[in-house]
Amino acid sequence: TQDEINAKAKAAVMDFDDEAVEEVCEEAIGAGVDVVSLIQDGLTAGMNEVGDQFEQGTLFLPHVIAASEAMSGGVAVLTPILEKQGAATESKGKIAIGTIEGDIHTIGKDIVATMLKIAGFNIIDLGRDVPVADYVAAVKEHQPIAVGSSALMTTTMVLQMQIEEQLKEAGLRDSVKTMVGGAPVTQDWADRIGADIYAENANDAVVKCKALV
Ligand code: HCB
Repeated sequence: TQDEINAKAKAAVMDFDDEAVEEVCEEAIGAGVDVVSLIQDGLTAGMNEVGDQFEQGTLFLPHVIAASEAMSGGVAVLTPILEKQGAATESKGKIAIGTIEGDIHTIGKDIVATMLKIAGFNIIDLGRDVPVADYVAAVKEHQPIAVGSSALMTTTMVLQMQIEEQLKEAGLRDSVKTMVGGAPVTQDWADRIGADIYAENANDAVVKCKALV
Protein backbone atom coordinates (compact mmCIF):
# COMPACT_ATOMS: atom_id res chain seq x y z
CA THR A 1 0.00 0.00 0.00
CA GLN A 2 0.93 3.68 -0.20
CA ASP A 3 1.72 3.90 3.52
CA GLU A 4 3.98 0.86 3.41
CA ILE A 5 5.87 2.13 0.37
CA ASN A 6 6.22 5.61 1.89
CA ALA A 7 7.55 4.08 5.12
CA LYS A 8 10.04 1.95 3.15
CA ALA A 9 11.25 5.01 1.25
CA LYS A 10 11.64 7.01 4.44
CA ALA A 11 13.68 4.19 6.03
CA ALA A 12 15.86 3.81 2.94
CA VAL A 13 16.75 7.55 2.96
CA MET A 14 17.51 7.32 6.68
CA ASP A 15 19.79 4.32 5.92
CA PHE A 16 21.58 6.40 3.19
CA ASP A 17 20.87 3.40 0.95
CA ASP A 18 20.83 4.60 -2.70
CA GLU A 19 19.94 1.19 -4.06
CA ALA A 20 17.08 0.63 -1.63
CA VAL A 21 15.69 4.09 -2.44
CA GLU A 22 15.78 3.39 -6.18
CA GLU A 23 14.24 -0.03 -5.63
CA VAL A 24 11.32 1.30 -3.62
CA CYS A 25 10.73 4.04 -6.21
CA GLU A 26 10.64 1.43 -8.96
CA GLU A 27 8.35 -0.72 -6.83
CA ALA A 28 6.05 2.28 -6.35
CA ILE A 29 5.86 2.86 -10.10
CA GLY A 30 5.06 -0.82 -10.64
CA ALA A 31 2.38 -0.76 -7.94
CA GLY A 32 0.84 2.40 -9.37
CA VAL A 33 0.85 4.30 -6.09
CA ASP A 34 0.87 8.11 -5.92
CA VAL A 35 4.44 9.22 -6.56
CA VAL A 36 3.81 12.74 -5.26
CA SER A 37 2.90 11.30 -1.89
CA LEU A 38 5.96 9.08 -2.11
CA ILE A 39 8.18 12.14 -2.54
CA GLN A 40 6.49 14.18 0.16
CA ASP A 41 5.52 11.65 2.81
CA GLY A 42 8.26 9.12 2.10
CA LEU A 43 11.54 10.53 0.77
CA THR A 44 11.17 14.04 2.24
CA ALA A 45 10.06 12.65 5.60
CA GLY A 46 13.28 10.60 5.70
CA MET A 47 15.37 13.63 4.70
CA ASN A 48 13.77 15.75 7.42
CA GLU A 49 14.49 13.08 10.00
CA VAL A 50 18.16 13.07 8.95
CA GLY A 51 18.14 16.88 9.21
CA ASP A 52 16.74 16.70 12.74
CA GLN A 53 19.38 14.20 13.80
CA PHE A 54 22.08 16.38 12.22
CA GLU A 55 20.79 19.31 14.27
CA GLN A 56 20.82 17.22 17.44
CA GLY A 57 24.40 16.15 16.73
CA THR A 58 23.67 12.45 16.38
CA LEU A 59 24.42 12.49 12.64
CA PHE A 60 27.11 14.43 10.76
CA LEU A 61 27.45 16.22 7.43
CA PRO A 62 28.60 13.15 5.45
CA HIS A 63 25.36 11.47 6.55
CA VAL A 64 23.33 14.42 5.31
CA ILE A 65 25.19 14.32 1.99
CA ALA A 66 24.63 10.56 1.65
CA ALA A 67 20.93 10.88 2.47
CA SER A 68 20.46 13.75 0.03
CA GLU A 69 22.18 11.76 -2.73
CA ALA A 70 19.93 8.78 -2.02
CA MET A 71 16.87 11.04 -2.10
CA SER A 72 17.96 12.71 -5.36
CA GLY A 73 18.45 9.28 -6.95
CA GLY A 74 14.88 8.41 -6.01
CA VAL A 75 13.49 11.65 -7.37
CA ALA A 76 15.39 10.98 -10.63
CA VAL A 77 13.65 7.60 -10.94
CA LEU A 78 10.24 9.19 -10.35
CA THR A 79 10.64 12.29 -12.54
CA PRO A 80 9.87 10.61 -15.91
CA ILE A 81 6.64 9.24 -14.42
CA LEU A 82 5.70 12.67 -13.11
CA GLU A 83 6.50 14.20 -16.48
CA LYS A 84 4.32 11.65 -18.25
CA GLN A 85 1.44 12.54 -15.92
CA GLY A 86 1.88 16.20 -16.78
CA ALA A 87 2.49 15.84 -20.52
CA ALA A 88 -1.12 16.46 -21.47
CA THR A 89 -1.49 19.80 -19.71
CA GLU A 90 -1.34 22.98 -21.76
CA SER A 91 1.07 25.80 -20.88
CA LYS A 92 -0.07 27.98 -18.02
CA GLY A 93 2.74 30.55 -18.27
CA LYS A 94 6.30 31.02 -17.09
CA ILE A 95 7.70 30.76 -13.58
CA ALA A 96 11.30 31.56 -12.68
CA ILE A 97 12.71 29.81 -9.62
CA GLY A 98 16.07 29.48 -7.92
CA THR A 99 17.86 28.91 -4.63
CA ILE A 100 18.99 32.20 -3.16
CA GLU A 101 22.54 33.60 -3.00
CA GLY A 102 24.80 31.84 -0.49
CA ASP A 103 22.60 28.78 -0.40
CA ILE A 104 23.33 25.55 -2.24
CA HIS A 105 20.34 23.50 -1.02
CA THR A 106 18.62 22.43 -4.23
CA ILE A 107 16.52 19.36 -3.48
CA GLY A 108 13.37 21.25 -2.46
CA LYS A 109 13.71 23.83 -5.24
CA ASP A 110 14.13 21.06 -7.79
CA ILE A 111 11.02 19.26 -6.55
CA VAL A 112 8.98 22.45 -6.70
CA ALA A 113 10.29 23.17 -10.22
CA THR A 114 9.45 19.65 -11.38
CA MET A 115 5.94 19.74 -9.92
CA LEU A 116 5.22 23.15 -11.44
CA LYS A 117 6.46 21.88 -14.80
CA ILE A 118 4.15 18.92 -14.51
CA ALA A 119 1.29 21.26 -13.67
CA GLY A 120 1.89 22.96 -17.02
CA PHE A 121 4.13 25.92 -16.24
CA ASN A 122 7.23 26.74 -18.26
CA ILE A 123 10.04 26.75 -15.73
CA ILE A 124 13.03 29.04 -15.89
CA ASP A 125 15.39 27.32 -13.48
CA LEU A 126 17.92 29.84 -12.23
CA GLY A 127 19.86 27.18 -10.32
CA ARG A 128 21.40 27.63 -6.89
CA ASP A 129 23.39 30.36 -5.17
CA VAL A 130 21.48 32.87 -7.32
CA PRO A 131 22.37 36.55 -6.79
CA VAL A 132 19.35 38.76 -6.06
CA ALA A 133 20.11 40.78 -9.20
CA ASP A 134 19.70 37.63 -11.30
CA TYR A 135 16.10 37.16 -10.13
CA VAL A 136 15.38 40.72 -11.16
CA ALA A 137 17.12 40.22 -14.51
CA ALA A 138 15.09 37.04 -15.11
CA VAL A 139 11.83 38.90 -14.45
CA LYS A 140 12.87 41.61 -16.89
CA GLU A 141 13.96 39.18 -19.58
CA HIS A 142 11.30 36.47 -19.36
CA GLN A 143 8.32 38.30 -17.83
CA PRO A 144 7.19 35.28 -15.81
CA ILE A 145 3.92 35.32 -13.90
CA ALA A 146 5.79 34.42 -10.76
CA VAL A 147 9.33 34.39 -9.43
CA GLY A 148 10.13 31.90 -6.68
CA SER A 149 13.05 31.82 -4.31
CA SER A 150 14.14 28.98 -2.08
CA ALA A 151 16.10 29.52 1.13
CA LEU A 152 17.06 26.73 3.49
CA MET A 153 19.03 28.73 6.01
CA THR A 154 18.10 31.51 8.40
CA THR A 155 21.18 33.34 7.14
CA THR A 156 20.07 33.27 3.50
CA MET A 157 16.31 33.75 3.87
CA VAL A 158 16.92 37.42 4.70
CA LEU A 159 17.96 37.91 1.06
CA GLN A 160 14.39 37.13 -0.01
CA MET A 161 13.58 40.58 1.33
CA GLN A 162 16.08 42.06 -1.12
CA ILE A 163 14.28 40.42 -4.02
CA GLU A 164 11.19 42.40 -3.01
CA GLU A 165 13.21 45.60 -2.70
CA GLN A 166 15.21 45.26 -5.90
CA LEU A 167 12.11 44.39 -7.92
CA LYS A 168 10.55 47.58 -6.60
CA GLU A 169 13.63 49.61 -7.45
CA ALA A 170 13.59 48.21 -10.98
CA GLY A 171 9.92 49.14 -11.34
CA LEU A 172 9.01 45.49 -11.86
CA ARG A 173 7.32 44.57 -8.59
CA ASP A 174 3.77 45.02 -9.89
CA SER A 175 4.41 42.94 -13.00
CA VAL A 176 5.15 39.68 -11.19
CA LYS A 177 4.06 37.65 -8.17
CA THR A 178 6.77 36.64 -5.73
CA MET A 179 6.86 33.24 -4.07
CA VAL A 180 9.03 32.20 -1.14
CA GLY A 181 9.74 28.79 0.35
CA GLY A 182 12.28 26.60 2.09
CA ALA A 183 12.34 24.98 5.53
CA PRO A 184 12.88 28.12 7.69
CA VAL A 185 10.43 30.22 5.64
CA THR A 186 6.91 30.77 7.01
CA GLN A 187 3.70 32.57 6.06
CA ASP A 188 4.60 35.11 8.71
CA TRP A 189 7.95 35.79 7.00
CA ALA A 190 6.25 36.11 3.61
CA ASP A 191 3.82 38.64 5.11
CA ARG A 192 6.62 40.59 6.76
CA ILE A 193 8.65 41.00 3.58
CA GLY A 194 5.62 41.45 1.34
CA ALA A 195 5.94 38.29 -0.75
CA ASP A 196 2.74 37.31 -2.55
CA ILE A 197 2.93 33.55 -2.00
CA TYR A 198 4.30 31.35 0.74
CA ALA A 199 4.43 27.71 -0.30
CA GLU A 200 4.92 25.13 2.41
CA ASN A 201 5.68 22.36 -0.05
CA ALA A 202 5.58 21.56 -3.76
CA ASN A 203 1.86 20.78 -3.76
CA ASP A 204 1.10 24.05 -2.07
CA ALA A 205 3.25 25.85 -4.68
CA VAL A 206 1.29 24.23 -7.50
CA VAL A 207 -2.11 25.07 -5.97
CA LYS A 208 -1.13 28.69 -5.29
CA CYS A 209 0.52 29.26 -8.68
CA LYS A 210 -2.46 27.73 -10.49
CA ALA A 211 -4.66 30.22 -8.65
CA LEU A 212 -2.70 33.04 -10.36
CA VAL A 213 -3.84 32.06 -13.85
CO1 HCB B 1 22.10 21.60 4.90
N1 HCB B 1 21.36 22.62 6.40
N2 HCB B 1 23.76 22.59 5.05
N3 HCB B 1 22.68 20.47 3.48
N4 HCB B 1 20.54 20.61 5.13
C1 HCB B 1 19.95 22.42 6.72
C2 HCB B 1 19.10 23.32 5.87
C3 HCB B 1 19.90 22.80 8.27
C4 HCB B 1 18.53 23.32 8.72
C5 HCB B 1 20.34 21.58 9.11
C6 HCB B 1 20.33 21.86 10.60
O1 HCB B 1 21.24 22.42 11.14
N5 HCB B 1 19.29 21.45 11.26
C7 HCB B 1 21.05 23.85 8.37
C8 HCB B 1 20.65 25.34 8.24
C9 HCB B 1 20.64 26.04 9.58
C10 HCB B 1 20.24 27.46 9.44
O2 HCB B 1 19.12 27.79 9.19
N6 HCB B 1 21.16 28.37 9.64
C11 HCB B 1 21.98 23.39 7.26
C12 HCB B 1 23.36 23.75 7.19
C13 HCB B 1 23.89 24.54 8.35
C14 HCB B 1 24.17 23.41 6.08
C15 HCB B 1 25.66 23.76 5.85
C16 HCB B 1 26.10 25.18 6.24
C17 HCB B 1 26.47 22.69 6.58
C18 HCB B 1 27.97 22.90 6.61
O3 HCB B 1 28.59 22.94 5.59
N7 HCB B 1 28.48 23.00 7.81
C19 HCB B 1 25.78 23.56 4.32
C20 HCB B 1 25.29 24.81 3.57
C21 HCB B 1 26.13 25.24 2.46
C22 HCB B 1 25.45 26.38 1.69
O4 HCB B 1 24.29 26.31 1.32
N8 HCB B 1 26.18 27.45 1.49
C23 HCB B 1 24.76 22.49 4.10
C24 HCB B 1 24.85 21.55 3.09
C25 HCB B 1 23.90 20.57 2.85
C26 HCB B 1 24.09 19.44 1.86
C27 HCB B 1 24.92 19.83 0.62
C28 HCB B 1 24.79 18.30 2.56
C29 HCB B 1 22.61 19.01 1.59
C30 HCB B 1 21.99 19.71 0.37
C31 HCB B 1 22.05 18.89 -0.90
C32 HCB B 1 21.30 19.55 -2.02
O5 HCB B 1 20.33 20.26 -1.83
N9 HCB B 1 21.74 19.30 -3.24
C33 HCB B 1 21.93 19.52 2.85
C34 HCB B 1 20.65 19.06 3.29
C35 HCB B 1 20.04 17.95 2.48
C36 HCB B 1 20.00 19.61 4.42
C37 HCB B 1 18.70 19.15 5.12
C38 HCB B 1 19.03 17.93 5.98
C39 HCB B 1 17.51 18.80 4.24
C40 HCB B 1 17.11 19.82 3.19
C41 HCB B 1 16.24 19.14 2.16
O6 HCB B 1 16.67 18.84 1.07
N10 HCB B 1 14.98 18.83 2.54
C42 HCB B 1 18.35 20.41 5.98
C43 HCB B 1 17.47 20.15 7.21
C44 HCB B 1 16.06 20.65 7.07
O7 HCB B 1 15.69 21.29 6.13
N11 HCB B 1 15.29 20.41 8.07
C45 HCB B 1 19.75 20.92 6.34
C46 HCB B 1 14.03 18.13 1.69
C47 HCB B 1 13.32 19.11 0.76
C48 HCB B 1 12.35 18.36 -0.13
O8 HCB B 1 12.58 20.01 1.56
O9 HCB B 1 12.23 22.20 2.71
O10 HCB B 1 14.05 21.97 0.96
P1 HCB B 1 12.72 21.61 1.45
O11 HCB B 1 11.71 21.99 0.26
C49 HCB B 1 10.31 21.87 0.32
C50 HCB B 1 9.60 23.11 0.89
O12 HCB B 1 10.39 23.87 1.76
C51 HCB B 1 9.12 23.87 -0.32
O13 HCB B 1 8.82 22.83 -1.23
C52 HCB B 1 9.83 21.82 -1.11
C53 HCB B 1 9.25 20.51 -1.55
O14 HCB B 1 8.12 20.13 -0.80
N12 HCB B 1 10.03 24.83 -0.98
C54 HCB B 1 9.60 25.89 -1.73
C55 HCB B 1 11.38 24.83 -1.01
N13 HCB B 1 11.83 25.83 -1.74
C56 HCB B 1 10.78 26.51 -2.21
C57 HCB B 1 10.72 27.65 -2.99
C58 HCB B 1 9.48 28.18 -3.31
O15 HCB B 1 9.42 29.30 -4.04
C59 HCB B 1 8.31 27.56 -2.84
C60 HCB B 1 8.36 26.42 -2.05
